Amino acid sequence: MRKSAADRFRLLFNNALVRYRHQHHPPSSSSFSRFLSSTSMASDSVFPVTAGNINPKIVECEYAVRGEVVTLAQNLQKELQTNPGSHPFDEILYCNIGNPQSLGQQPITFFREVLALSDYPALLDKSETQGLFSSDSIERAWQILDQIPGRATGAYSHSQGITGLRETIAAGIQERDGFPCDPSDIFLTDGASPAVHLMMQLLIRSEQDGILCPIPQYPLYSASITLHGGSLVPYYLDEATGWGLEISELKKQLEDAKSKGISVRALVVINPGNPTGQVLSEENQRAIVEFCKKEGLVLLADEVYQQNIYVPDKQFHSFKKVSRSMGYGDKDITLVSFQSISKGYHGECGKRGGYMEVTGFSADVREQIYKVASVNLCSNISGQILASLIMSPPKVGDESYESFMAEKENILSSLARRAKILEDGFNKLEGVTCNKAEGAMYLFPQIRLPQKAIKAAEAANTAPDAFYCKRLLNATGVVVVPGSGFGQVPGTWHFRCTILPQEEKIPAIVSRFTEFHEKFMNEFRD
Ligand code: DCS
Repeated sequence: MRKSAADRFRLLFNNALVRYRHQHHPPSSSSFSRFLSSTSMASDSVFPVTAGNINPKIVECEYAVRGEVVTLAQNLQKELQTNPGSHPFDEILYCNIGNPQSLGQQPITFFREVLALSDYPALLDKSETQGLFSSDSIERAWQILDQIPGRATGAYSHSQGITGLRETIAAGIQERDGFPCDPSDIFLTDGASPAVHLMMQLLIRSEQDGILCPIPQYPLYSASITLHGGSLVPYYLDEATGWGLEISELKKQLEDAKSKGISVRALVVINPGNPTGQVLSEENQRAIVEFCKKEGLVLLADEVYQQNIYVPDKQFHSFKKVSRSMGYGDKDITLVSFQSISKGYHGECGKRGGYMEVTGFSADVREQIYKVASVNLCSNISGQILASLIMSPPKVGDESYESFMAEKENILSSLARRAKILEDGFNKLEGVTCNKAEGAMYLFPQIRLPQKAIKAAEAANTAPDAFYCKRLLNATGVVVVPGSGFGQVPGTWHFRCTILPQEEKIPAIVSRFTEFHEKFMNEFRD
């Protein structure tokens, strides 16, 4: 809903306050007023552009994964560097973001070999290359270079991405699902994030347009809906049933939104879930497809964690496969599936690659999507190459097949072990319950905070879960994200912890957490 000028000012003021707290220890009212007048909050700012006159949607949008707690952690890290021993820990353990290679995960050899060779084709003519690179990497690099017009990896490509790479991706999707995939349905993007923005931009005309979004959700969704000026229509996942997605809840929230004059355009489903880690059953997915078909909603299927499944009784099914197996084609359901090279066992976050598979739109809307994609010219070519590789990894009989499988299995089995140790550790803490991470890269435990802690948080002008996370950071160096950044049932408190720190560091995280939690509960016991 539109915010009044007073609300906007309050928001700006609070943001300035948060920034001030990061920069000033100890706080004082005189330094705060000096700080305020030095910021663009001031109406007499020397800058023509102030936080008060920029697009208010930018001021309103929030992204907790790199929010306040992380900024505090970065400050602590600087302090540890300049003044070792200044805190009760000697390193910051970042459990806030799904960024595996930043924590030491090694890239998959085959992917990087192909990337190196296709990025620097001169290597292919050198005799040493034969001994250094596997034969299938060399073969794949040739194949990719032959698909790129003029073999020019430094040239803009087709706005949807290189045709040959889209053909490889479509073949991979077809193999995964057992149903056809048309390469012209693939739009290669710089990660899944720009694809999500593009869809929000396409669907949202005004704040009267709503997008059904899970709560808890990955804040890209709330942020992009805010930025594009729409309304987030929340549907709550049921924590008691392992973050179950109930159709009755979808119906209830849809009706509620309609009664407020909101025209709901799309349903976002994140499967496996972030931050919740649940993997949907095929039966549940069928009911979701049926719901979207009946209500005429675009199904925005975030499937970036499709390779991250840790429990033997759960399997990933794409919504494309589920809808096609129900006999529904292009004319029955409008479906967009997002995939990314950042996640899975490869975790190539910094290479920025991904795609969306777009089905069930009319030709004229497709043209508009193409036009918007072409305004950005194209996504980066390394990301495009990697997107083709993750959808078409080495096969039985290829020289790298065995080493590739070993690298992949090592990463996935270690992630499963890390998830279990952290889950068990959290469940042992007083007042904490933690659902299993069936998939994705996170745990999202609920903490029942004592009233006294909630009061102390209020006094500090902080959400209780953020209060807990900041205390945890200051005592242990462990960085987790408050549940309020993802949304949660009002009155409940959570935090999100990734399962990504290297395996040997996990026991230390559990013990630091346990020690902190006991002290915290003792301090604030009612
Ligand atoms: N969708 C989901 C569900 C995600 O978790 C992420 C990233 C994205 C899309 C976008 O990723 P890319 O743009 O890199 O493809 N996950 C964020 C997170 O929760 N931690 O790290 C990043």
